[in-house]
Amino acid sequence: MRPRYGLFMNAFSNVRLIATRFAWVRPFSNNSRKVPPATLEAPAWQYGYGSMDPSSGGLKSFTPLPHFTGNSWQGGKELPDKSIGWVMLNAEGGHPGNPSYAAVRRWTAPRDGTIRISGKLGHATDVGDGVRGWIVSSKAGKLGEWVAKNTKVDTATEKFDVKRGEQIDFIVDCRNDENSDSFTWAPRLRYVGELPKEMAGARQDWEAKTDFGGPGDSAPQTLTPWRSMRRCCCSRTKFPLSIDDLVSSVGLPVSCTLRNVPLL
Ligand SMILES: [Ca+2]
Repeated sequence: MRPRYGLFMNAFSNVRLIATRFAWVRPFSNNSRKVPPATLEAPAWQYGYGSMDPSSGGLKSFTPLPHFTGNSWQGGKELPDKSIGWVMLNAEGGHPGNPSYAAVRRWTAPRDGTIRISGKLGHATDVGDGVRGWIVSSKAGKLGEWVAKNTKVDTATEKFDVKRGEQIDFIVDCRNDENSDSFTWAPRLRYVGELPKEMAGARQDWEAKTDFGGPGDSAPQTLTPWRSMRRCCCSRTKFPLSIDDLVSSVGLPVSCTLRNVPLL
């Protein structure tokens, strides 16, 4: 019986340790039954539209494209869409709308580090005035600007530092005329330099073409306090607790666990 008693006491002390580290756990101890607020962790890729602000060299706004056809993100089932026109994105490129509806492929850095971007912006007809592309960082501002008309232009960058959560936008607008503005641009982003030992095996490459996907692939993940707690349990204590152990220990109602735990 003594070993089991020891395990029980170990588990109990772990729960107490965790409870002291998370202020939001305290209400459960008082039976207030409040669900801790969730925080959002952005997905690596998002697909949207917006208009450029010439004064700042960045976007005035970013709006996710609402409809996925199976091959492309766009305004609705029909193209052009009644509201936002021709703007759409697919695995290899896309099409901008009128000057107010640039196509925006957004990548969000999952961690601090140094990255390098490679890729080519292509436009394959002499009709119209071609397209214009930018790479814009939410932290560092404009990283590059190019025009492509019936050609391909190299859009590689020098390596630069990014912070976790920093957004890198790949923006294409129509210049003045949206006629015949289909473009190709599937950039690749790669962390450079060696990873620290504790991050061995972490992903280093993101490719717009192979990463492209629909709603299930690009929906934001919700980083709940339970997820943080699970990380804490599995990495900081000698006796890993299951989430079920913790839920039962702090007395959460089942409805709360169903709403949060599947997102772990
Ligand atoms: Ca054009």
